[in-house]
Amino acid sequence: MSFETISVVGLGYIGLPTAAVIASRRKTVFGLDINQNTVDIINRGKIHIVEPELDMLVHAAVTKGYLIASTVAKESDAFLIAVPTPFKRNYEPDLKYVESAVKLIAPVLQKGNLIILESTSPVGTTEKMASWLAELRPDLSFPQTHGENSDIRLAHCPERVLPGHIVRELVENDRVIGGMTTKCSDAACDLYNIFVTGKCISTTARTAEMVKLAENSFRDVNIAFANELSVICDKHNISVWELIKLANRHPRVNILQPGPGVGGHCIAVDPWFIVSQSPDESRLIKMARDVNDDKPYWVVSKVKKAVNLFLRNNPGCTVNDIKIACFGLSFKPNIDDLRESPAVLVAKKLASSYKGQILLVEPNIAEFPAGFPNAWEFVDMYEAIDIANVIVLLVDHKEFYRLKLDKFDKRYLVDTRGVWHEG
Ligand code: SAJ
Repeated sequence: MSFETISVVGLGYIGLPTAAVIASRRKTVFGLDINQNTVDIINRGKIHIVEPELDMLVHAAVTKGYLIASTVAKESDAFLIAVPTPFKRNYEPDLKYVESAVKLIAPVLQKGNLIILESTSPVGTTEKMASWLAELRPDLSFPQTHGENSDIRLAHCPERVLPGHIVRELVENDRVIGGMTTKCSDAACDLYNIFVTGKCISTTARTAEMVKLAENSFRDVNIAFANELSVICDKHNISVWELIKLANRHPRVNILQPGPGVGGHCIAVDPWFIVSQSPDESRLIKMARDVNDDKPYWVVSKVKKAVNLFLRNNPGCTVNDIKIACFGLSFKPNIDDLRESPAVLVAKKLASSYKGQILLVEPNIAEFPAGFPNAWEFVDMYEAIDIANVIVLLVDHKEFYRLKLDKFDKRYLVDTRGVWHEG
């Protein structure tokens, strides 16, 4: 199949880079988003998110006329849906954005169109999407009723790119293509072959949905193992960093790194899709979520112990004078993304427990986004070391490795990432 016009629904961290990469291959791309402000920014050739190389790519695509953002759907050869799939309060998947995307494109669908769901989704979502579409467009036929002869082709092709490396990984990573029929998979492979240099591997829609959930759950379970080890090692006064380094010398052992918890909008979310669909069978996956979600609270308790020790050793200082420095707030190193960050949770808990100063160091951000306490402001990292009584390192940003903590009393340091550990 050939594709000249492609609509990308949802211009966020996945949709916008995907739209821009396809546009860079000289295809006309309609970028659709419900947010008028996002659409206006993109149509000026600018971007509303931080991701290396994306600004240049979007600017070029827009100025050459290949990428046009809009809130209104237009007829296209293919539609690619990349909207958020968060969970609800009870950890059940929330498919309202997928449903809105379906409603947006349904009126402009034509015989021969391909629709791809890229959003991470619980098993069965592609089929659900197909049944919503069939209800909205009874004049068209869909794979669930017409198999290979359907007017519309549908596939799930999960995005798997790593924030910070999205533009490269979009092109280089292999793609799992889960068509509702073989013809659906073949059409989707043709679309991805426009810009992907990795392999496009076909499977069923349900398998593709589960592959993505399995990948992120695998990482979550392995991080939980590292986090649990860190708590056990702390109890035995063993350096978990040295322990992991030594254990990983075994040819078949590869333990990940502990931290203050798991953040971001993928690894901490996607395992819940498995748990909510198979609660009795997913004991390990659920336990890993709990272990990782508990870790920020354990870090707070470690900081409190350090504060108490400081106060015992410095009788002139009261708890209301205590100054705690938090090094790093983003959800992982060398990015500016604060969403679902365990570091932010730790900082907030400390700020609510101590009236003294909480010194926040975050080299990747100049100003706090909306929603943070008004009083919060950033402090230079050298100043923080000079002033702080207790330091908690929460993110292993590259800048922190260069810092020397020679003069700081290590008894009052909680290093959740092992940046300043010895040996
Ligand atoms: N983390 C640790 N220890 C580690 C590795 C990570 O504590 O050894 C923490 C990070 O600090 C962070 C969280 O885990 O808080 C998640 O970070 P990450 O780098 O593991 O993953 P994400 O969320 O940025 O991206 C993941 C990726 N999935 C996998 O690596 C299996 C990416 O490929 C997916 O496309 C992305 O989720 C997604 O969109 O689903």
